Amino acid sequence: MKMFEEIFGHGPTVTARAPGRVNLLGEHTDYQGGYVLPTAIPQQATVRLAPNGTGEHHVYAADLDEHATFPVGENAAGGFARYVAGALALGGAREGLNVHVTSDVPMAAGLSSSAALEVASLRALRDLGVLDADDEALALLAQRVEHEYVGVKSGILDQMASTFARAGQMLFLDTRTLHRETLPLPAGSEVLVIDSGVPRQLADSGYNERRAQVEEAARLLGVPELRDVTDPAWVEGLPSPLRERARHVVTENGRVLEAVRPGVSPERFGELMNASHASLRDDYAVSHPVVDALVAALQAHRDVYGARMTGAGFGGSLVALVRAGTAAAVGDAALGAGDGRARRVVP
Ligand code: GAF
Repeated sequence: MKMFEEIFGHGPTVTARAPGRVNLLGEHTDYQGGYVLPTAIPQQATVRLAPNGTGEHHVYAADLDEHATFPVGENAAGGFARYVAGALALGGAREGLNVHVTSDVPMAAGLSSSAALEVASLRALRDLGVLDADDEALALLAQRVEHEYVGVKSGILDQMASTFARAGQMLFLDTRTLHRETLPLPAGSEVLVIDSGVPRQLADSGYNERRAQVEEAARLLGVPELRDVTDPAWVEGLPSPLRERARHVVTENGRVLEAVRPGVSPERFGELMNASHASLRDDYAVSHPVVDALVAALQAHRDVYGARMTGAGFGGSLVALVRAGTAAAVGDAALGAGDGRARRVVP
């Protein structure tokens, strides 16, 4: 892999990093004001940059060996550079920068490789003295990159997780108020993450469609957001498929709130994860047969408390809560249930 100096002939002024995330519970709730429970994964994006004295940004993605050059303030970038270009524009870069990007967060796997890149880019701008923003404002700016430069109407889960979550701990986030708490994992447990290897086909259009459906459900129920539905029975009068979509969001919020009760056992936490998967598969319809097969293999393992798909879905990754010390062996035992492309990401 080519380093900054090799590409640009001088060293970087700043280096900033941000991790990917895995969401333990609270899926597809964050664009309806709901609750989420992510943790950081060890993999991270690293952005190095330095002013180049020109009117153009030069961005180099070291892992892909790809260059992108575009005028300051213009949204002329495509591919990986959209995330960086958006961060540079919204982060207020007014002169040309040389930017070197590297990341070991698996791409298109539902582990927030894009949020990691957005947050790391904005942190680099902040370290350079270009951007004046606290961490919360930075996460919100990263979300705008996703909306305005990538075209996915995402919630705030990924950018807040990349900014605030720590590996080995859970970040309980209220996505309406942005109130957050750092919590320990259930006693005696650890996290296993597997990338199914299934490319996330139609993920963006499917995501935006789900979002529109639950917005319509909230409108029909006369609430600002499904977060405001306090009795799951309310959704049963909705027409299908809005009923199923809303049922998922409402019951998922309930699962997160139960999971963060003090002293929840890993067994109960695992049951909530299993129920979350069934809800995402049957009511929200965002799982995939290969992911379902991997989840079933994990759920059948004696050292697994619970397992589910994670992230937006349509392929992508799975997360399991397992007995401490067993994650690598459990993961390796389950990989064969996929279609040959699955691999362990954590540990
Ligand atoms: C994607 C989005 F970017 C998040 O905001 C969230 O909605 C998630 O899908 C599903 O929980 O990662």
